[in-house]
Amino acid sequence: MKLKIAIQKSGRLNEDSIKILKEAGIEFNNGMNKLKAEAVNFPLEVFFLRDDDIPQYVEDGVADIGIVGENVVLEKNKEVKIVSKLGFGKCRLSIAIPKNQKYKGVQDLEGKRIATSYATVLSKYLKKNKINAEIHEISGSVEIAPGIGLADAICDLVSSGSTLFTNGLKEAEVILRSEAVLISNKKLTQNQELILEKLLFRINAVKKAKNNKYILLNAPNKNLNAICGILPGMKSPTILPLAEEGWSSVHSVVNENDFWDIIEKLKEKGAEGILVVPIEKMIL
Ligand code: PRT
Ligand code: ZN
Repeated sequence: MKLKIAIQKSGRLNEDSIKILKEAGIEFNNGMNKLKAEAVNFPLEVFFLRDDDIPQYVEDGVADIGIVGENVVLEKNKEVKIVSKLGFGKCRLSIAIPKNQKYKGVQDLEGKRIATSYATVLSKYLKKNKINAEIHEISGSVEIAPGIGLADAICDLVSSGSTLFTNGLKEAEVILRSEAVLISNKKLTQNQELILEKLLFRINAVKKAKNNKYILLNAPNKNLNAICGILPGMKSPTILPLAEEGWSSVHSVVNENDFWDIIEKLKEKGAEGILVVPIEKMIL
């Protein structure tokens, strides 16, 4: 009994999708660039597909689970369950207009012609905002549409913004923030659910580890209490005496978001020799 996972065959999500499985300790026998690969140490079979097809395959149960951009899941509108966000492939779906055009708000889109490959998501957005605009659906090179007179505005994915910039466009509205997500078929068997749980447990351990750092530092004993107050740790910090009288070594785990704040406070309290190391897996 194996769980079948669909991932993107080539493109922006391909490498990170393979990486997250490998970081979860899953190894594959045959090359990862064919149609299909089998895990040797986990009941998982990988199918390589175009991202647009993944929601349909997962709805139909041809694949049990899949990794795909949330933008694609919402656009395809298939009966699948979003199980977990994966933290990569981050982008936003935005409406953009020619850069020298005035824009005061969404009402300025009234009566406009908007080119997009995201007709479903865009039309929901326009409806919600009570805007009547014409949606012109095209499948690629959306960003050139205003320049060739095909549309007044576009609705497309943006990450750095450089594509908009080089095409003389500016972002007017962000209508969706997206990242890669793990989706699953809605009717998994109990056995399949069990494998999915195991996979999720591993993925979460990897995700958590990425958001945290292991920190080691030397602290003067007189400030140990204050320093331990700054460092929460998984349970509490580990404290080991140093050979040098009056000093201890303190070990703990800190969250990436609070990291610089914590370092500053530690230094104020006399911490020295601060080492910060990445964590590979984190199981709480
Ligand atoms: O062949 P297949 O159909 O599988 O791939 P694809 O060409 O449809 O998709 P691909 O590989 O381009 O993107 C896969 C997924 O990556 C998307 O569905 C998003 O979830 C995610 N993603 C993240 C992006 C971007 N960032 C992104 N910047 N997808 C596309 N872009 C494009 C965007 O369409 C625009 O053309 O990049 C351009 C904008 O980038 P910036 O950096 O110039 O703003
Ligand atoms: Zn695609």
